Amino acid sequence: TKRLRGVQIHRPFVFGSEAVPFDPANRPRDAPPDHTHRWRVFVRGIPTSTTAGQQNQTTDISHWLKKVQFKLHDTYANSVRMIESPPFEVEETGWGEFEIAIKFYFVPESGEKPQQLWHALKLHPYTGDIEKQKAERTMVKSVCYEEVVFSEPVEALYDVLTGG
Ligand code: SLL
Repeated sequence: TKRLRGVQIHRPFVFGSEAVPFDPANRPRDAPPDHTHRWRVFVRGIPTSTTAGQQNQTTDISHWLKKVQFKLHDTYANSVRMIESPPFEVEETGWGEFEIAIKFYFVPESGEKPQQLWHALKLHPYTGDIEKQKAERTMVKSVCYEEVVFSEPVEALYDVLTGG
């Protein structure tokens, strides 16, 4: 299939994690005794301009992103989690921080190879009033903005990306 010479298309996304310590008065029943936090790792579109009643709207990434594999630390059962449709995220509990390999699988018509990036899961606040944040169980977020670059895409991918 023909690639479009000289064409580059960028598509933004965000990836990252959010974590909160367990409420000592209300620990999740299913969590192992050594676990201390609930967390989520995710890949999403970027926020769209917020209009009243439409918070948390993000751009649709599923027209170019088919599925996402999250590779957790080996201490997790089934550490490789394949998420086949949005929302592309994994929710877990745990006690420690580690690097998560996030692998993007693009839509099949794109002919693009999978691409991997890394995210450092953060459970603990490292700046600000750390004791206060711990006491208030403030959510710890680590979120990055990124872009995927499709270089010389095939026509079929160009069409889905540009709505043609
Ligand atoms: C550390 N290098 O030692 C890191 C590893 C592993 C985290 C952290 C739970 C796993 C389970 C979990 O939080 N693993 O469910 O057993 O700090």
